[in-house]
Amino acid sequence: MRDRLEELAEEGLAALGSAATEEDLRRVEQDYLGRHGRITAVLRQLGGLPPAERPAVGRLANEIKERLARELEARLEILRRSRLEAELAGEGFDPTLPGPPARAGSLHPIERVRRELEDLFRSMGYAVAGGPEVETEEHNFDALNIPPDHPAREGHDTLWIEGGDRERLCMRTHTSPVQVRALRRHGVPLRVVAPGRVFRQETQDATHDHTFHQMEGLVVDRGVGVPHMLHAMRSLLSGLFGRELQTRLRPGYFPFVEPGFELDARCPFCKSGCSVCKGSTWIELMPGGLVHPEVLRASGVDPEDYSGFAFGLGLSRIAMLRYGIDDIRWMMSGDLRFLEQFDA
Ligand code: FA5
Repeated sequence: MRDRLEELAEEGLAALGSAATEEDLRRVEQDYLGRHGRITAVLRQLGGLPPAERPAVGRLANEIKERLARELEARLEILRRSRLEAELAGEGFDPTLPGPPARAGSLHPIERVRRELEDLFRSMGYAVAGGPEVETEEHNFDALNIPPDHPAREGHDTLWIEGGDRERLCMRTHTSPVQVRALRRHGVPLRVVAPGRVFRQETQDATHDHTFHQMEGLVVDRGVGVPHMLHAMRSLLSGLFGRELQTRLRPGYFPFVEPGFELDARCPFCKSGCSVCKGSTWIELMPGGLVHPEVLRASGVDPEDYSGFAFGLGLSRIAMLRYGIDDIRWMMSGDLRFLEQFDA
């Protein structure tokens, strides 16, 4: 059997030496080293040898396989190199031409709007704050004046996390808990925006997702009132749409503000009604209000001394308006056909 193996090694090396193309080399590889190749066929007879001889013959077979594999690799490399040389020597090949452009990807539309708004608010003296996506019940609800039996909790369709040992945890349902975190951490006076992802157990449709983006705004100082809030909201809108939009305030209810409002803006796309404003010429843009004294108290701020306003912008919906995206489900789809439209 040793002799047969040595013979095969000789034959195999000769076959590799005379192979002229990569296909020929691959055929020799199959023929000698493949699962149904000649060396494997010899090894199948190993069981017929006396047990004492088997290890040495097995070792020899492996050595021969390695020898053939090394030769195969060397021959492949020679072929590759000569192909490259032929290409370089060929007519019309100009090695100084630039290669195909590398695709750099692009910023997601939500990311673009987020950055623009952050820049805008920074220019007005706001800092950018953040908080965790897995939030405690206390920050997400209790400190925001939404106790366990409060009906407002039902509106949030919360995704609860199992196994929080000390505190009940949930996926944050809004960016408002950052109000509490920022106030407890930095104290007053304070001026922050807090963009981030939020999560709700919601049925998806063209304007509702279970995972979407919001941006919270919070200002707390002495003597802050509704006119300050309106000014911040309007600056945000003109920054986004490049011109002043007519706005109106409607009463809105949120347990963490008092009074609470909904800000609507005149539809930036039409004068007499379109599909975006559903014929009404007004678009509901963001809720807000004056920070509830209970929230200030829970965050360590004396409501006799300080007041503030907060608003909660639906960043995903603003990005839809901004870029004319008709279905929110595109946002988190990861579909490159969608994302490539925003290439820089
Ligand atoms: C809130 O989440 C409040 N925390 C906002 C707030 C902050 C009020 C500060 C007062 C003061 P609401 O549930 O309405 O409120 O959501 C705010 C915005 O998020 C909505 O106006 C909307 O633009 C967006 N939004 C709400 N639900 C969804 C959803 N399922 N998909 C996409 N966007 C949504």
